[in-house]
Amino acid sequence: MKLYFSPSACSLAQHISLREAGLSFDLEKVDLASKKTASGRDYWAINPKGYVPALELEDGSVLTENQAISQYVADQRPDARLAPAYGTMERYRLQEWLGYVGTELHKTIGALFDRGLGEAQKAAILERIDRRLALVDEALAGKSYLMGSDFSVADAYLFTVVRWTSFFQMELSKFPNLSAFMARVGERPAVKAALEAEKA
Ligand SMILES: N[C@@H](CCC(=O)N[C@@H](CS)C(=O)NCC(=O)O)C(=O)O
Repeated sequence: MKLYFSPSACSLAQHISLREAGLSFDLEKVDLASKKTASGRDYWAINPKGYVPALELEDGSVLTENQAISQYVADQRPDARLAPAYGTMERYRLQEWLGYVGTELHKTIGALFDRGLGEAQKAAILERIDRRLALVDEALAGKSYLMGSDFSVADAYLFTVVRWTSFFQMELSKFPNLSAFMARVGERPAVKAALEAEKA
C-alpha cells in the first residue's frame, strides 16, 4: 500500500491510522501546488480529484476520501480496534463522527487557509468553528476518545484537523476536554512517528 500525502494536511489522519494499525505501507509526498509527487509523477493521473489523501492498494487501484480510507485501514487490522465491527450500532456512531469531523470541522477549519478571506468572512467562520468545537468538547467529557476508551480512526481525523487551529492562533484552552484530548493523542507513539516522518 502507498499513501499519497502532504505534510500536516488531512492525509495525516490516515497516516496515523496506518501506523496505529501496524500495517506496512509506503509514503509518497505530493506537492499540492504543482500536483507532482516526490518521484516526479503527475498526481492528476494517480488521483483525478487532485487532492490528498489517496491510498494505492496492493492491486494497483486507488482509494480516495478521508472517511473511506480511514475505515479501509481500520478494517485491515480489526485487532487494533480502530473501528467497531461493521453492522454494529457502534460502527454507525463512528461513521457519525467521521461525517462530523469531515463536513463540519475539516471543511470549516480548512476554509481559514484561504488567503482571500475578508475580515467579516473570517469572523463568521471562526464563530462557526467555535460552536462545532464546543460540541466536541462536551462529547469528550469523561472520555479519553470520541468512541470511549478505544482510540479510533475518527480520533486520528479529529486530531489532524483541530491541530490546524494552532496555525491561526486559535485558543483551545476554553475547551478543556478537547485540549486534554489533543495532548493525549499527541503523546501516542504512532502519532509522534507520523509527525516526525512528515517532517523528514
Ligand atoms: N473530500 C476530500 C477532501 C480532501 C482535502 O480537502 N484535501 C486537501 C488537503 S487537507 C487537499 O489536498 N487540497 C488540495 C486541493 O484541493 O487542491 C476527502 O475527504 O478526502
